[in-house]
Amino acid sequence: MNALEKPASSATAWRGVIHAYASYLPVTAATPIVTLNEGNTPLIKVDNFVRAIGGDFELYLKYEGLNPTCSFKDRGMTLAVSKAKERGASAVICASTGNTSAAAAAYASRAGLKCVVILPNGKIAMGKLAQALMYGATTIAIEGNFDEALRIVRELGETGKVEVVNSINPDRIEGQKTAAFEICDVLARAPDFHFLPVGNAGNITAYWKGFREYHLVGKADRLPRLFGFQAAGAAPIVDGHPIADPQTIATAIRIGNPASWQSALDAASESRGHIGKVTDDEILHAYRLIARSEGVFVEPACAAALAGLIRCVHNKLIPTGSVITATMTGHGLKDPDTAIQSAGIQPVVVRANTAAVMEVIGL
Ligand code: AN7
Repeated sequence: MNALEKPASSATAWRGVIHAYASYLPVTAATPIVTLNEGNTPLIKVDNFVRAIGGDFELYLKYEGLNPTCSFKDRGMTLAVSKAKERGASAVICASTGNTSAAAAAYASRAGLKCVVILPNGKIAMGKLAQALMYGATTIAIEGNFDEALRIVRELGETGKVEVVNSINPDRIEGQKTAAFEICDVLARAPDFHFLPVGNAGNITAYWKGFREYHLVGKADRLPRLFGFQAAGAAPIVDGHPIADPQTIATAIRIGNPASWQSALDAASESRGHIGKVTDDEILHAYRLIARSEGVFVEPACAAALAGLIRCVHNKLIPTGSVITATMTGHGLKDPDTAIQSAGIQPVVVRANTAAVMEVIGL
């Protein structure tokens, strides 16, 4: 065996975020752990991107697209579904812009629970719809947006017949905070700044909780400033009022009345951070740039965080030498339609012969 190789043994194999961080989570020996070995996602240093945007700092992407259902939602869902099972639930339900439904459907299948997902019809990315259907969830597409779907889910939750696994369920936030732990474990410090996209605002709430808890037990040397970004057409927190008809190409964060609104504001103010908004053009620019400069393909919502960072660089808000992390919340393949439409290039179709190919390459 080559010296660089390390065999996977049962002692070192990753068994998911509940096993990794049980002492920080509301679980006991009696909790049936429903896991797909989520978490332990790469923290990728992206120097080319930093150079391209004119920055002079270290930037690491927490690439959550490499979770089992290809988004950060798996962290919260392993805990929410485990706790639902512990409580004896038979069905879980969620409203979703796509990723929560993919995760809920997968973990419910794993747990042997029924799953119902309520989606805004026509406004979820194709990969996410494929996931809900493949995992076998009862998939209901309402003629309305995410906020209306969540209202229906809240009402159904009050019947006591279904377990709601949206981030209004505190177990979701608990599970998601493990991403902050992993960042500190890998860097052996906390970052100076953490950037992330904001939709329903559960994740910024979870990160702030995670960073604070790790700081409190001495596992993180500092508290990062949290910088969250909404899409300009769906920026209720920035605009200061709910948006009745939110619009953005980043369908994951097409949310007009976030459930964790207040705790997002708290995270920003307590951390001396900021919640801002970026346009769809800025999102698409950052979306292409991170793919072209680093080979990191993310879904458009993630690019809101990068577009926000670009703004901060232009506004000279980032001190030289800062250590910055940013969550890339979902995989680029979730939304192939947006990728193909905005890549700016098309396949070149030629006759099946070498000369024709050489002509295109310019050889
Ligand atoms: C890729 O799946 O709300 O601020 O229903 O899928 O915690 O809501 C997704 C949100 C960012 C925003 N990036 O996180 C859902 C849903 C991606 C997302 C967010 C979402 P929150």
